[in-house]
Amino acid sequence: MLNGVIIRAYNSFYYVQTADNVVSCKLRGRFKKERFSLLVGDQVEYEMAGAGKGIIENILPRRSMLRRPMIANIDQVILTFAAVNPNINRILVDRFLVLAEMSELEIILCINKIDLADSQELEEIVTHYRGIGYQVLTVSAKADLGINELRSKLYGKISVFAGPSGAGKSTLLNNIERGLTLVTGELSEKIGRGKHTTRFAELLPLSGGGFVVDTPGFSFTEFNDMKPTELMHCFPEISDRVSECKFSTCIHSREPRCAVKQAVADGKIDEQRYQSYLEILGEITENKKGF
Ligand SMILES: Nc1nc2c(ncn2[C@@H]2O[C@H](COP(=O)(O)OP(=O)(O)OP(=O)(O)O)[C@@H](O)[C@H]2O)c(=O)[nH]1
Ligand SMILES: [Mg+2]
Ligand SMILES: [Zn+2]
Repeated sequence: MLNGVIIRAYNSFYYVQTADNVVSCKLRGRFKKERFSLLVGDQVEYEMAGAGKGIIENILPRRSMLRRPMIANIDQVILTFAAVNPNINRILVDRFLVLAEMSELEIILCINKIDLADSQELEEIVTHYRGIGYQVLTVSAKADLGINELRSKLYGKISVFAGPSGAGKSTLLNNIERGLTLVTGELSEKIGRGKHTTRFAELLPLSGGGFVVDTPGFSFTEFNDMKPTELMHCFPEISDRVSECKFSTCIHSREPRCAVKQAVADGKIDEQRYQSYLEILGEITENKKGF
C-alpha cells in the first residue's frame, strides 16, 4: 500500500501528495459513508488505479483537527497581523490568540509590514507578547525582512496562516514559496469578499518539506460555545495562577481572594490582557443568559 496526504478535496476527488507527485484519488466503495469525515490533511493509504489515479483504502489516525478551516493534522498556527495598515490592536491580537489557544496547536505570532512600523511601538508589542511566553516573529513580505527565519519555522510541519484580513498572509506565502500565486489585497477586492472567502482549504507544499495553508481573514472573532473554564486556560499567565485562587469555581471577575486579580494589582499580569479576558468573559456569560 502507498502513502500520502490529502492536499485538496474537490467534488468526490481527493488529491494525494506523495513523495514525488500528486495522485487524484477516489474513495474505496466501503468508505463512501465516511466521505464527509475525510479531511484535507488526512494521511491515507491508497492503491494505484491507472496513471496518476488511485483509490484510497485506508485513513490513518489523526494527530489533530482544526475546526476553522476544517483540516486534519495541523502542527501550528501562524497568527499573522500587520504592524500598520491595518494597525495592530492588542485586544484583537488577544482575541485571535484565544481562538488559537482553543485549538491546542503551537502558536507563532507573526507581525508583518514592519517596513511601515514605528520601531519603538513595534519593540513594545514584541516585548509584551514574548513576556507572556509567545514566540514572536517580525517580518515584511514587501521589504523581504525576516522571511528566512519564518521559513525555517515552517519546514517539515503543517502550518496554517490565520489572522485578520489585510494582514498580508497571502503576500507572505507568495514570498516564502516561489511559484505560489495566491490572490492578494488589491485583487481580492475586485473579486469580491463572497468568492474570496468560500475557497476550499488546501495544503500548499513547500519545496523544503512541509505544507502551509492560507486562510481568508476575518475581523470578527466569536466565542459562542466557550466556557469560562476554557477561556481562562487560553491566557497562559492566568492559567498559571488559577490554582492559587481561594475558590475553585473562581472565574476571576468579582470573586474575593482571587490570585489573578491580585497578580494584576501587583503588575505581574498586564492590565490590558486582563481587560481582554474580562471582555471575552462578558461575551460568553452574556450569551448564556438567553437560554
Ligand atoms: N507595506 C507592506 N504592505 C504589505 C506587506 N505585506 C502585504 N502587504 C500589502 O497588504 C495588502 C493585503 O495583503 P494580503 O496578502 O492580501 O493580506 P491577507 O492577510 O491575505 O488578506 P485576506 O486574504 O483578506 O485575509 C496587500 O495590498 C499587500 O500588498 C508588507 O510587508 N509591507
Ligand atoms: Mg489572503
Ligand atoms: Zn480567581
